Amino acid sequence: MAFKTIIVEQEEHVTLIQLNRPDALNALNAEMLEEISTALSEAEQNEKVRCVVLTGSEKAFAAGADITEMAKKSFVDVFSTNLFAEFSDNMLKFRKPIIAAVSGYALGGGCELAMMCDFIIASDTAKFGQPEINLGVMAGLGGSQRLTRFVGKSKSMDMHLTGRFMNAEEADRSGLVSRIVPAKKLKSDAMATAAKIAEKSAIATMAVKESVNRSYETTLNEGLLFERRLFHSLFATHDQTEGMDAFIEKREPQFRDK
Ligand code: CO8
Repeated sequence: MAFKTIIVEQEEHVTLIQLNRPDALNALNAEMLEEISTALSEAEQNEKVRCVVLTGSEKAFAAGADITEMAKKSFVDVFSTNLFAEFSDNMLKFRKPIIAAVSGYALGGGCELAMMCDFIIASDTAKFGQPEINLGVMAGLGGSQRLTRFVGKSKSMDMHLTGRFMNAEEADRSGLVSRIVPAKKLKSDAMATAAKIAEKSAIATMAVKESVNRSYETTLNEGLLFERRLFHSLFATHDQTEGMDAFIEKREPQFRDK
């Protein structure tokens, strides 16, 4: 499908979704959110796809929700349409691994979008922030909940209440991102990481995603039980037999479960 606000490329088993509204620093408007949802739905249905990378430009991953589009909306508009809820659901129901590759600004909805991915690789120029307070509003796509879980209450309050930005080094130190790479290498590093994930058993990577995400939603005991049952269930797969046989036979595994 042809998109207007994103560029979608396929490299072997990895789909690259690049946000592409350079004139607005990739501000997330309704059209872009719809197109990301469509691209994810296509990636979900395409058996060849095993991992997705979501990225922006060198200057901006995304500078937030599109303020010009939001400015004229009333409470009735945003409440009755349940603004951003459908997009949030679409992101959450995506079951394959998705990496955010963030360079430049990831602000407001942009920071929230990155946090909805499974992990974040940041370039050394990345700047994260929840500056909605400067617009007389607050985070609306999970920022106050997810950022707090990533970096703790004190830093999250600081970011949300002052609207200040966090650079890549602070984001790494605080656990918001998994690693920092030079800006010029961001895309290639994220794609190589995704390709490495794509080599693994697809069913095992999906199980990992479900299990790690469950840790946010449940008690430790319930989470441990959930993990154990998923672990047990993987013994019903071809890939478990293949993975362990390959190790013993000192060869590369040929995973094939979808
Ligand atoms: N919305 C619309 N346009 C934007 C946005 C945005 N969020 N951010 C930047 N732009 C536009 C600018 O208006 C400008 O357009 P033009 O050239 O036509 O004047 C162009 O992008 C370039 O921006 P700047 O000239 O401002 O570039 P600078 O390098 O001087 O500054 C900044 C970069 C610091 C990123 C600055 O643009 C800025 O502060 N942007 C707004 C950041 C912000 O407040 N983000 C939060 C938005 S609210 C939000 O995200 C609510 C989340 C709720 C859920 C979201 C679900 C998707």
